[in-house]
Amino acid sequence: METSGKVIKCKAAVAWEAGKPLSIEEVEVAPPKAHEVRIKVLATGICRSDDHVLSGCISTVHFPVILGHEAAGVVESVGEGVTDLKPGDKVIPLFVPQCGECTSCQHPRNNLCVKNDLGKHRGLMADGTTRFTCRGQQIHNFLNTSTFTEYTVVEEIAVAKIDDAAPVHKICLIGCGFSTGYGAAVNTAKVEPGSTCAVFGLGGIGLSALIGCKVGGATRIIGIDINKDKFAKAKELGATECISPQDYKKAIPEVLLAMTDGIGVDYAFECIGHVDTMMAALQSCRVGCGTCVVVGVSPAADQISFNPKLIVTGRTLTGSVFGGWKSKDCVPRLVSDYMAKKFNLDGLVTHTLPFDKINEGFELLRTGKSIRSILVF
Ligand code: PAD
Ligand code: ZN
Ligand code: ZN
Repeated sequence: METSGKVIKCKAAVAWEAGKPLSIEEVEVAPPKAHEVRIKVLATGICRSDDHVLSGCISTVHFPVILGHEAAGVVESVGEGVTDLKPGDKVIPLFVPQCGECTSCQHPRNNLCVKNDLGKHRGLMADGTTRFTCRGQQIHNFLNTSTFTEYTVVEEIAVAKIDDAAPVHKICLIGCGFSTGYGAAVNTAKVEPGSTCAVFGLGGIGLSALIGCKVGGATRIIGIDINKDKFAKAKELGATECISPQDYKKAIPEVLLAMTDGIGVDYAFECIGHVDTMMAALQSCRVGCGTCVVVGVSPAADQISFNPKLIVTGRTLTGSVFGGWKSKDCVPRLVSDYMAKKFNLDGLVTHTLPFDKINEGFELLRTGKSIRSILVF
C-alpha cells in the first residue's frame, strides 16, 4: 500500500508518565513536512539514557513521549526539499544532529550541533509541533529521534544514510551505545598504543569504550563493575583484568594505584553516571598526564567538587556526547568500518526481543542481565 503523504497508524511504546511501564499503543504518524524524513524503524536498542527518563534521573523531558534513540531502519518517504535521502534508503537516526551550518558544525572539534535537543528537551520538531498523535493527544519526541515506534519522523539533519548491506539488528547500536563508548576512547581520549586504561561500568557504553581502548592499542584494560556477571563479556572483548569495588576494603583509586605500581592509569572512562565514580575515575589517573573521560549521565542536580590539585598536577577531566563524532559524516563511516571488520560490536547484543516485549527489555537492563536488548518489529 502506498503510504507516502498519508498518516500512518502503527504500533508505538508510549511513556505517559515517569515511573510507569511503557504502554504499547496505536499511534498516528503524520507525513514528513519540509526537510523531514519518515523512517520505518527495523531495530532499536534500549539504552540506559531511555531508562534515565523513566526513572526521573533526566527530569526535563516532557511527557507523554516516545523514547528510543538507538535504531536503524529504512526511509518510507521524504518531505519537500530533502535531496540526500530517498524512500528505501537504509538509515540510522541521529540523536545529535549535524546541520553543517552552525558554529559547532563548522568547528573541527565540536560535534554538538546547536540544533541538538539534549539539554532543553523541547521534544518538538523545528516547527514547534510533533508528528505523533495518540488518543487525540500530541506525543513528544525524544532527542530528535523517538525510535520506540514502527514509524518515526526526524529532521533530515538527524538521519544518516548507511550501507544497504549492513545488518540492522547489530548496527543499530552505532546510533548510540557503540559510537558513544568507542568514540570516547578513540576520539575524546585518543588512547595510544601501550597505554593502561580503566573502564568504570561494563554496560553497553563501557564495553564499547573497552573495544575502543583495544583498537587504540592499550596493553592493559582494567574493567570495574559491581556486577561480576559482566566480567566474562568484558574479558572476551579485551579487558585484561576485571575488579569489583565490593571485593576491596580500599577505595578503587587506591586499588588501581596499587595495581599500576603507584602510577595510576593513562585513561579512565566513567560509563556509569554517578558523581562518586566520576571522582574515583579522575583520582585513578596518572599524575602529569592522565585523562578522565566522563560519559555517564548523572542526575540533573548532582554536582562534583574536588581539590584542584588533581588537575593542576596535569590530569585532564573531560567528557563527550556521542563519542565526539560529527554524526551525519561519521555514522556512515562507522558502519563501513563495521562491515570491513575494523571492530566487532556483535557481542554487545545479548537479547533480541519482539517490540511488544519492550518492558521486559527494560527489566533485563535494570536487573543487570543484559548488555543491549534489541527490539525488532
Ligand atoms: P548500563 O546500565 O548498561 O551500564 C552501567 C554499568 O555500570 C552496569 O554494568 C552496572 O552494573 C555498573 N555500575 C553501576 N553502579 C556502579 C558502581 N558504583 N561501580 C561500578 N559499576 C557500577 O548503562 P549504559 O552502558 O547503557 O550507559 C552508561 C551511562 O552512559 C548511562 O549513564 C547513560 O545515560 C550514559 C550515556 N551517555 C551517552 C553520552 O553521549 N555521553 C550516551 C549514551 C549513554
Ligand atoms: Zn543512548
Ligand atoms: Zn549544526
